[in-house]
Amino acid sequence: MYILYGGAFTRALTVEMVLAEADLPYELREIDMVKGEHCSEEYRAICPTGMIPALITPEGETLYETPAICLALAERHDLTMLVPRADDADRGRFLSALFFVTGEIEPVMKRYFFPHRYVAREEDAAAMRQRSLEWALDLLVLIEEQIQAGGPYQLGERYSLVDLILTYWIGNITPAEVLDRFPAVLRCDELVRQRLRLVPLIERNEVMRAAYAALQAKGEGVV
Ligand SMILES: N[C@@H](CCC(=O)N[C@@H](CS)C(=O)NCC(=O)O)C(=O)O
Repeated sequence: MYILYGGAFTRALTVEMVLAEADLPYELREIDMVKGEHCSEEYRAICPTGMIPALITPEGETLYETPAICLALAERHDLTMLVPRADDADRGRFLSALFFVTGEIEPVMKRYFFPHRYVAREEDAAAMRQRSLEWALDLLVLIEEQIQAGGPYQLGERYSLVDLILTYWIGNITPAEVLDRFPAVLRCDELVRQRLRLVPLIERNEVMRAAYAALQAKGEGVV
């Protein structure tokens, strides 16, 4: 059985969504980032990056980096519904969309989550968060245009892993109203959220996100 090291409101949700779509059983082991458990020696011994998620395969291998875990699962279990095969006409477009969201949007979102890490003076953190939000929305324009040109998914009529990843990221953007100018992205997100196997995971994540937002409002959170 797979073992997933995950935690509230983390990218582990994306891996859980892939496992759910594939109906693969797994054990979830929660790592509490607010308590700093991801920095502990015990967790580092499991996942050398000290980041979440990490997936232990039934053979005992540790996988990390969310897109790598998702691709590895797709390849191991032939999940062509989520990841077009190498000889599939959609493969190139899929890879471009995957690298765009993980290589361009993700680093900006990291600045949005942890702005204090990217500024020399604490008082600049709020401006960094605001700038990162604007930057992320600028990047989202490209996805909006692509879906508008042929949707409802990023690969046209074909649902895929990149839609799951997009749903994870845009769910982190607040206030949600800033996404109103992205109707095609929101429609794609809604279709993902309606997928029966994903509903419980997405609902659970929203509860956790709300709890984390309340913590942040008190000036607490991941350092
Ligand atoms: N590129 C990594 C990033 C992983 C990552 O940053 N995970 C967050 C949780 S969603 C984390 O562990 N953050 C802890 C930290 O940055 O201190 C991936 O895609 O898995």
